[in-house]
Amino acid sequence: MTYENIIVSEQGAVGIIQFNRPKALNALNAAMITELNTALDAFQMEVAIGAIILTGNEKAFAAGADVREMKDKTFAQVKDENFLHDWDHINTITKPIIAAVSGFALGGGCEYALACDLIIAADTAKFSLPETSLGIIPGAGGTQRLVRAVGKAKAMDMILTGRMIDAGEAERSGLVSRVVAAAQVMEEAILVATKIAALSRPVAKAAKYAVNSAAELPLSEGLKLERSAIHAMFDLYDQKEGMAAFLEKRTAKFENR
Ligand code: DAK
Repeated sequence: MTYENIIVSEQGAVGIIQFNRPKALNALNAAMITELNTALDAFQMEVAIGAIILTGNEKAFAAGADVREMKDKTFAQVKDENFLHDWDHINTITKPIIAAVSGFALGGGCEYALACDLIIAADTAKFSLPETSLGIIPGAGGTQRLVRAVGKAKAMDMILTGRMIDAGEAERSGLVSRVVAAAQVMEEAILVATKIAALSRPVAKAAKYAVNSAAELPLSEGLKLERSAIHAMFDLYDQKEGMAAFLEKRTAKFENR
């Protein structure tokens, strides 16, 4: 498959998808999202891949949805087309996804980072949801995921004022997992992704599912889901192997079953 708006590569068991419209600061147009979804599906299906990194370039992870593409759309059009519905596709991927963010992660770019399972930010990263200044509100999960990540006070501040926060504030607020020097961001993301990819695949997927379910469920239901998930782990070869390896002081050889 050849791509025009993204660059796809693999490093060991890690699949890497890089947004690639540098002249438009990786503004996310329809063609790019179609390619992104194709690449995500390919990595989801590829047995050798255990984790995925989504990244941009030094200047921008992505500066949002492509404003040129949506500025003239009418209400009837966006309803009929279910405009940008395919932005949800990333939520169907069960393998862990890491966002490696340098530079601008704005609007839909910030929302894509939020849709990933964890964010590793360069010290140059800047996050904002400036949609209200364009006459819309965040539409790819921003109003829901940001408040869950950073709480109402900061989410309201960011969404109603469009204020851009830097990597340090994003880390203090719980939006990003780690901040590293810009030159190290991919190296760090690959290290983390490689570590995740070395886990038993069903275990990594169950952990991702259970943690993400915390945002959807009341605590009692979430605890029940966690309980059934951990009980199911005892049916895995990899649970036997992981515990045996620990007791025998050796590295586990997981078989993803
Ligand atoms: N769309 C289109 N083009 C963009 C763009 C964007 N979001 N961001 C940047 N560009 C283009 C600029 O137009 C410019 O193109 P030329 O004029 O050179 O042709 C080029 O990238 C370089 O940008 P600048 O000249 O502006 O560069 P600066 O360094 O001066 O400024 C900046 C960088 C990031 C501060 C600035 O470009 C900026 O403010 N960009 C716009 C940020 C923004 O407002 N983003 C939010 C877009 S709205 C939905 C799902 C999602 C969404 C909506 C619905 N549904 C599921 C229904 C999402 C909406 C959004 O993201």
